[in-house]
Formats: sequence, structure tokens, C-alpha cells
Amino acid sequence: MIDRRQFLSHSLALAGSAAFSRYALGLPSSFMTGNGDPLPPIDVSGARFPANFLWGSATASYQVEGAWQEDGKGQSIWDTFAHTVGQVKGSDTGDVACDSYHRYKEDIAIMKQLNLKSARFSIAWTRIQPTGTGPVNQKGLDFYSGYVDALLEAGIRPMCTVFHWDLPQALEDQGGWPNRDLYKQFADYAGIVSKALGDRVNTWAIFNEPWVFTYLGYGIGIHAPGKKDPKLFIKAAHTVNLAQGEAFRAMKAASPKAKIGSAFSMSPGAPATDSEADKAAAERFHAMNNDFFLYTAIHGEYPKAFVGDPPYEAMGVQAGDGKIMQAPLDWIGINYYQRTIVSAAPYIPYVQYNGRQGGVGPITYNGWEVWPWGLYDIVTRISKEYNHPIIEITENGCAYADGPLPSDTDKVPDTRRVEFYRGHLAELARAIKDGADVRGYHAWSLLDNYEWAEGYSQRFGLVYVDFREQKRTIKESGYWYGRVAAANHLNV
Ligand code: GBH
Repeated sequence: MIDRRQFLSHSLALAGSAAFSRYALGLPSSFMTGNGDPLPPIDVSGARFPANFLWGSATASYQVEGAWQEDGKGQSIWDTFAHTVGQVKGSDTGDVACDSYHRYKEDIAIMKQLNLKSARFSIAWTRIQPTGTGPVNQKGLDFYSGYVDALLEAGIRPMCTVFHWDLPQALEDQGGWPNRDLYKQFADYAGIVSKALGDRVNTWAIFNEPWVFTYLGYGIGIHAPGKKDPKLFIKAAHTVNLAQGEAFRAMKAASPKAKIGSAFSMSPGAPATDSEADKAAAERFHAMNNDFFLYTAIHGEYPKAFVGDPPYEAMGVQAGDGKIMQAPLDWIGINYYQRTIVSAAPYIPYVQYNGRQGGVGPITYNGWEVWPWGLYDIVTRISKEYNHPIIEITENGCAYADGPLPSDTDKVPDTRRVEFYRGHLAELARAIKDGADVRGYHAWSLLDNYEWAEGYSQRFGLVYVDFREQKRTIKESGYWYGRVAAANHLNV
């Protein structure tokens, strides 16, 4: 049996001390770009978390609920995309997913069993307003109301994401996020849900990963609605910025005590070489990938994501938009999966950089590099740049294919996921020690679920899901995480 406390030291080479001394000098670990330097060790023994730290897990409506046509739900762009041949691996759809629409009580009982204190979930806009505007579908609101009640009864804080990518198809038919009108329609919807649930839900994320759904959905087309046009991407991004500010105000009006943030996909970017061009590209990457929807909210203007001025005209920016985008977010959500190596790439429209993943750490089942130090790097950078804001880790996790042992089907020995979490949590504790005000952490994900264009091929859960029988089996990582949550430290 491996001593799992020695995170990574078995799987990563630890020869020599060059990188360690670099590390000791305090240089960001993401500057190690795979030139053969050994990796720094991870030490969990001293990792401390604040009292009342919120240990949680995250899910999203389309990825777990299923029931795609039930109780008056309208069609979303993900329903359409998944039903279009050739868009998703294996033609998998979220029609049934984890069937959590019907089985959420079982899911919540598992969260409780694992001592979790925070559940991040999202609302499907199409359950509330089937075509995106107009009268409310009461059955949809009732579903989320019941979900919230069940969480509270289990002693779990509901953290509600207003939008996790499943735009009503009817609004896409009017142009989707590149259509500026959407910002007001979105704010209406955000106001409706915060009014209906605001008596019980205090913590809200407006958007999940605005960069991802605008870029992957409109820029490169690998997510719904599958459009491939850089101009649509920057237009969509601007509408989302307006929508974030407008929704913030609508939600505060509907529920004054609401604590409102957004969950941003973030990745520390390291220049591929120390050329001036690559260093400038890495800064543009930070401004675009990490800051494009956060800096705007806080400062009411765009960060330096472009060579020269932002392409205001192509983005559809109008006089007064700075004020609309601006919103003093109460907290910042960080979703972290990987670091990025960035080089200058003048041929890439607008941003003129190219990002690739690092090639040093072990890779997960979907090929992503495991790089716990990147979590420290991005959390401490955001903490400094925004003057010690309240931060929550809204997602962090990994895909591994481990399933039940044939000889003992109650056991799912996913040791690599335990090591992944142990390393990232140790690095998060180090960021907290160095001054970051991190209040909670959400493992992505509670359940194996519908991994977007990857369908069911990628399992991110602490809990294994047999999608045929809809049977849940807690993985070794789930039990381990449950012990961490109870103990509030990593020596479990
Ligand atoms: C998150 O997305 C989602 O919020 C969640 O729904 C999802 O299931 C989970 O993570 C796991 O994937 O420039 O094209 O190379 C993570 C999205 C995926 C962010 C890929 C950026 C590189 C984008 N990430 N990544 S690309």
C-alpha cells in the first residue's frame, strides 16, 4: 500500500534540488515549463484551513438532472447540440444524465454522509422560463425550491449558479449571446430566481465560466451552440459582461441580503520562453482568460487583453456600457483545472496568443496535466490584484476512469483522484497561509456526469454512477474527502 501522504513523490521524479530552490525563492511554480527541472515536493502535514471552512461539491443542471422535457421545461442549446449528430462523443445526450431531477434526495443524502457543508448547483433557465422570456413555469421553480429545502434540511449551504451554459434555444434563435438584447432578458431571469429562492439561498454565482461558454460556444464551436467565429465570440463576451452587471443589480433588488459573485475559469499563464513577445502574450492571456469578466465587473472597463485597444466596435460596445458592466461582486469564484504555457501568436484573431497545457505533471484520463502549484499561483495572484477579496474555489477536480472492483463492487479505488485532491488542497492551504481569504472549496464533481462534448466518457465524480442502473457508489476519493471535510485538515 502506498503511503498516500507522500503526495506525488511516487509519481513525480524528485531528483536534485534546482527546482526546489527556485521554489524556495518564491518564483511562481508555473514558470517551470518542462525543461527538465525536477518538481517541488508537496507537504500536507502543515496544511491548515480556517475554522468554518466550507467543504463542498459542485454539479450543474444539464450535466446531472436529465428530465429534459419534464414539467414544462423548454429546450436549451445543449438539448439541441447533444441531439445533433457529430457534436458529442458517442452521441451522448443529457436527456437522462444522472436522473438527479428525480433522485436529488439520494444525492443530497450522499453529500450529508460525506460531511459536506456546501452544495454548488445550477438552475436550468428553461425550467423557469421555457423560451427564455415571459411567464414563469411554476413547476420549474418548485423543483429548485424543493432542492434547496432538502439541502438546508441536511445542514448544507446552497450555492446557486444562475447560468451554467444551458441557454434557452428560443433565445439562441434570436442570436444568442452575441445579441445584445440578451443582457436584459438574462437579468429578468436572474431577478426571478433570486426573488423566488432568496429567502433561503444567500450565496449566488451569476455565471459559470463566461470565457469558456463564449469562446468554446461561439468562437471555436466545440460547445453549444457550435458557432465558429471569433467576432461572435467577442460580441458574446461583451453581452455577458453587460448581463453580469445588470443581473447583479436585479438580484440585489430582489434579494438584498444575497452575496453575489461569479465562477470564473482561471489558469495561471507562464510565457513559453523569456522573450518579450511571449511575456506580453502571457499577460494578455491573463487579461483574457482570467480577468475579462472580473476586471470589467470591478473596474467598469476592459483589461489589456488585446494588442492595442480593445476592438470596441466589433464587440458592440456603446457609450455607457462601462457603468452597466460594473458590479461590486461580493466574492470571486475560481474554477481551476490546469496551468497554461503561453506564446505570442500574431495569427490568432484579437488576442494574438496561443495557449497550451504544460507537459511535465502526470496526466488525467482526459489528458489534462496535474499541476497543483497552479492553484496556489492563480489564487495568490487574484488575491493580490483585487486587494484580498473573499474567494471560493467553485470547482477543481479530475477525470479518471476507475470503477467498481469486479471482486467487490462497493469499492472504487481511485487512488489517483485522492492524490490529485490532496495536492491541490495542500497548495490551497499554502495560498491561505500567504494571505488569500478563501472561504470554501467545491470538488468537481459530486457525481460522474455528462461531460459536455465528451459525453459520459469522462468521470469527474467523487461518486461513481452506473448510468444504466442509476446506481451511485462512493469512490475511495469520496470517503477520503468526507474525512477531510469532517477533520478540516489533510492528515486523514
Ligand atoms: C468546467 O469546465 C465546467 O464548469 C464543468 O461544467 C465541467 O464539467 C468541468 O469543468 C470539467 O471539464 O482553450 O479550448 O483548450 C472546464 C473548462 C476546459 C476550461 C478546457 C479550459 C481549455 C480550453 N475547461 N480548458 S481550450
